[in-house]
Amino acid sequence: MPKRYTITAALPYTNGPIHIGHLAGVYVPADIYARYLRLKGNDVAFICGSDEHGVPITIKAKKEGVTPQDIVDKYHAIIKSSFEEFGISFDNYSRTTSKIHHKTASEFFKTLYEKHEFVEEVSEQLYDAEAKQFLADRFVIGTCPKCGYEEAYGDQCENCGTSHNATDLINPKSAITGNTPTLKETKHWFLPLNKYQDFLQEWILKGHKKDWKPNVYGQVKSWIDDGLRPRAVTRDLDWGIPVPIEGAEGKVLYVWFDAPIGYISSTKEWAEREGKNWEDYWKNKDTTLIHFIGKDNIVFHCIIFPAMLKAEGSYILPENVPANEFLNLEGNKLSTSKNWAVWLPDYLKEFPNQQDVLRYALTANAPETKDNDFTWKDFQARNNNELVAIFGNFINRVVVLTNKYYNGVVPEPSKFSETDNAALNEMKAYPAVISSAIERFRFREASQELMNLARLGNKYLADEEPWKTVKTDEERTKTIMYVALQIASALSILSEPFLPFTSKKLKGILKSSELKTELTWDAVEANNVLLPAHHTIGKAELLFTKIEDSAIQLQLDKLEASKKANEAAQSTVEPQKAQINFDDFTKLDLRVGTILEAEKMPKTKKLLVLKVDTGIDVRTIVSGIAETFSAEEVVGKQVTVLVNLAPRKLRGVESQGMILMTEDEQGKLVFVNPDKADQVANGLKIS
Ligand code: B3M
Ligand code: ZN
Repeated sequence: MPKRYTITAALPYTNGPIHIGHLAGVYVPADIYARYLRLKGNDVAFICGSDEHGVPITIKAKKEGVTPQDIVDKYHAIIKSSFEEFGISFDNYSRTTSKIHHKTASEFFKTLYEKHEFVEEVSEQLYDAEAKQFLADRFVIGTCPKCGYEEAYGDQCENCGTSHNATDLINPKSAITGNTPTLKETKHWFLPLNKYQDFLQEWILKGHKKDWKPNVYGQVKSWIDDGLRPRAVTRDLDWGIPVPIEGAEGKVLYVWFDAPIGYISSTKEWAEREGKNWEDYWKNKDTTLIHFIGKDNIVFHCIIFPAMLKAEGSYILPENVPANEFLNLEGNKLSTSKNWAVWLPDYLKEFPNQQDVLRYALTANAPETKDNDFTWKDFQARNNNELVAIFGNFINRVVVLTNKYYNGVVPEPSKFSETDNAALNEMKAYPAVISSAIERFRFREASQELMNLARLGNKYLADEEPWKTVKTDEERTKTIMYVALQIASALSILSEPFLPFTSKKLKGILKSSELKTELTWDAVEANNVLLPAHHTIGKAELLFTKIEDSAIQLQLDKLEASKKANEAAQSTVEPQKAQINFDDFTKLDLRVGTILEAEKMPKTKKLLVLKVDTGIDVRTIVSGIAETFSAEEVVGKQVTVLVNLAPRKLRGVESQGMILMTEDEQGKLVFVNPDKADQVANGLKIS
């Protein structure tokens, strides 16, 4: 009996592209599950969208000198197209800056406000006097009060997943200025999670949530056992959804209050477009709600959002939250800031039309119960040893031989041997085997069962050797090829959730769309025939191609370069010096100058004696650049000169100033000078 499902996938922050960790952790498992449910004839709303509020966006905008809207517009488009290119089959992909979301989230807040579900409280919050800004979420970093991790954010610790208030952080530091925050009074509205302690205890710990993944259940249990506390759901920020009540001017909804409501607004947007009733997917007790997320989002999806839904009172609650652990890359944590990632747009440039290879490699190695490591060698092995050598090889032989022996027409079988019946019965068992794994969110296991079906076909052909029997036993050969074609057709159906592009291509080769009966998931077991005799299939096309060592080496070299750049950046990044104030800075007199003459300082390795035109005068400056530059090559260079540095004698020569230099990743000195092709006037002030 078909059922109704609402499947949500975590809304990605639009502060950067999507990488393989996002796919492995959330989007490929969610897509496998949604595609499978559809193939089983269920009514599925597969929902996602961009998470466009929150501090990460404003930090990125500040860094790039653009507005937060510029950032979200840029990355919303990049992320949306990446999902489409990788066949993540959302029924709707919305965005939280949309009008429908602002309206939905505002109404949700007002409903809770009017039900007096919030606690209004003026409290002291962390404040950065220099930046003139309250410090919430990622604007503040400190030691996690639960696990001691020293880079916990104001709202959450990525290390242990816990969620806390910024004032809980130990030794907090402003992420804007590095200052130690002061405390300043401000009003916020708190969701009293403690009020839902019993409900959550009952719903999760006593309820049937034992079938939740141990990593999820364990985290939730520890928070509930620790005792839940009120959490502020508003912020003193200028980017976000304005708090829709009197007396909240200048405040916005906390991003983790508004973002989960994004699932609801995205469903509304979809339902309006499709002429459906969105409440069927969020308020109907017969609907099953599943949240696909990464482990750092467990507290928000298992504690905070359910408490919000419970407080509002008319919504269903999630049936399961199958959070994955994290994926690492070549032994190191994936990191956007260190460019230690495989970005989806880059992958497609280097492995065009090979989305399914990545989907399969990430599924076969998914971090379902513990953090796992993606290696390019494993990626190559999954492709060459499984997709090419087993799945692709089987299909290719079946199609080539059917075209060669029967001109593409499915032959009429004669008597099935015991082996034939065994192979067909084993094939018919696979839908249930794969279903069972998928329905328990064990997608690694499910993908290997699919590969076992391909192994069955491969082994059947290798054992029955139609290329030999064709010389002696025409009827036997027809039966062998008929059986092999049924297995190939079963693969085209059961592979769809995992390998959607391959499944489509294979159905095209088998011309499945010309069949009278639609090949559904259940047909593999239920039907006696998938590809009937006399049906004509198409010509052979390779489903997968071997990935050469050179292509893998290229990727490893790219990562090596990232590692070197990070090491260089790490090694020279000295901690910030003691704070100076603006008056200190104005004492420095920096000018543009030009080197007129240069000569090596006798008996030294490092020193050049320079004659520099500073625009004020021509003066002697001794500079320790001789190991990087010859005297000849610096003459005529425009440089930045600190002209009011007290003169000092170096090896008997009086140096009257300092030329500003820095170092590149190789430790070579580079001039810090005006970024202009042609020369600017000497003496120009730099401030
Ligand atoms: N934007 C994803 C993250 O924490 C977060 C998910 C929201 S789902 C409502 O990276
Ligand atoms: Zn922690």
